[in-house]
Amino acid sequence: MKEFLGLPIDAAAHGGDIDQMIGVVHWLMFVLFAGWGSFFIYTLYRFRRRAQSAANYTGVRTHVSSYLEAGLAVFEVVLLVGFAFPLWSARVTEFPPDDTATVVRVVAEQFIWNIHYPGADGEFGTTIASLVSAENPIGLDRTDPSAKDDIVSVNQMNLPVNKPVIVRLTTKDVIHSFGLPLFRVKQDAIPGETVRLWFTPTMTTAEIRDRLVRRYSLREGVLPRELQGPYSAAEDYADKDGNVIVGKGYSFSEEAVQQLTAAGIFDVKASPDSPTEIACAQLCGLGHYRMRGFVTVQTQEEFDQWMKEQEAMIPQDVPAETAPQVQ
Ligand SMILES: [Cu+2]
Repeated sequence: MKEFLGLPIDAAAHGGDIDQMIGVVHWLMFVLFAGWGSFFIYTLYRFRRRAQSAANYTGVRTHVSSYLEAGLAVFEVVLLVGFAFPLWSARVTEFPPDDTATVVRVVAEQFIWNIHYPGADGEFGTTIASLVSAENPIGLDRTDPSAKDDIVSVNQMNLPVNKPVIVRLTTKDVIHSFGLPLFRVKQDAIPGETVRLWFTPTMTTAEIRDRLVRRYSLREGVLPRELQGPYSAAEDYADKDGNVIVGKGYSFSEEAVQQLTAAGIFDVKASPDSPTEIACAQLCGLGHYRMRGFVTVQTQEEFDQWMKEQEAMIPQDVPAETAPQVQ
């Protein structure tokens, strides 16, 4: 069913449940479609003019259809109140504790995703609207002690694998929607509100890339259309003397294709560079199409390393005049 519906790789712990629900809904719709379709065709035949020339103004005399309808309504109420609401409420209210999770703030804006990490102290620094500038997109007040170690990145969210992620989502301007298709996450970002959501990534981006490796033919002597995008080689390609033409992780160029075919290599394996994206799923303005962020799921060690690199880049010695004026 999953392959049939063309669902992307499921890289989140709760993804299986979502996919199962999508499958069940499709089967149910198929049964309804087939059922009502056959009923429609049956009535066309049963009440065709030749079989029933005079219209019947009294219609059905039994109450069966009313009872059926009422029964169906009760059944649906039981489904909603008994199953759907409690399951959904558990999902959106029962969060893993903050200290067992990667907690991150996401501040959307036209047309960027600002990612805010609390740093080593685990506390988010204050943000103030008047401090917002090109260098300080979320208006973080660096004079606030809990802001000193905060990390802000633009369009790049790194996460450790197999650890719950709690996102506190908001937006600076209009409504956006935080969509992570491979992690089966989609949540609207509402101005003036912070919405919490959580998920657990179960695959690293590198593992996902490995799963997406496909073979591309260079027989035409030109760069295949897919490889003109952000795709890169899944292994090293070298000529007969061992000189690497395209290394693993590097992208292909027209020249490289010439060299590869000259070296007798007509098939290459490649995968997308960044299969895990943050896609804005709400039409939010003219630049909506380019409101794309990147998620990199890493091993805990890689993530810690990335954090260290980010910490080293925190702006030091905040000038006094950027401090907020207390009124
Ligand atoms: Cu948007």
